Amino acid sequence: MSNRTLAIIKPDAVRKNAVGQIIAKITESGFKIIGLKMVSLSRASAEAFYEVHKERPFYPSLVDFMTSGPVVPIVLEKTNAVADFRKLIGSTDPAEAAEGTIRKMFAANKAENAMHGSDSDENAAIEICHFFSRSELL
Ligand code: FUP
Repeated sequence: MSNRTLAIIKPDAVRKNAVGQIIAKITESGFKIIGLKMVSLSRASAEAFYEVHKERPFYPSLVDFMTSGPVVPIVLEKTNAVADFRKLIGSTDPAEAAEGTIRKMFAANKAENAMHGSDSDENAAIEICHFFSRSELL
């Protein structure tokens, strides 16, 4: 059980001006914000972040999408953060996401799905380091 996870508000949700609504939903769900910024990912940075999906057919379009506009990475703290945040964002495909989840509310489809959440404690630690230095975190 971990207490930190890395969230990213993806370019589609930033374009929809949904950043404020999404952050409100996250904090209302009991997560504390430990770090937050808005950045435009370079291609190299997006490729490295999604390295695990390098061999998947959707990898080039995923990198295109994640570099199509600014993103908002956020470090969140809560007991059982990784699992609880995955529950809050819902299934990868918004058509399969539960009512009230962030992807159900804000995502258009499986590719442009509004929000990222780390899938394990180990990946959360790696992903937090991808975006934040120690001095940028509470
Ligand atoms: P998730 O853990 O729910 O973010 O989903 P995955 O790790 O399986 O996929 C990571 C990202 O790849 C998704 F958020 C969006 C993208 N993706 C696609 O574009 N097409 C797919 O068929 C599956 C994933």
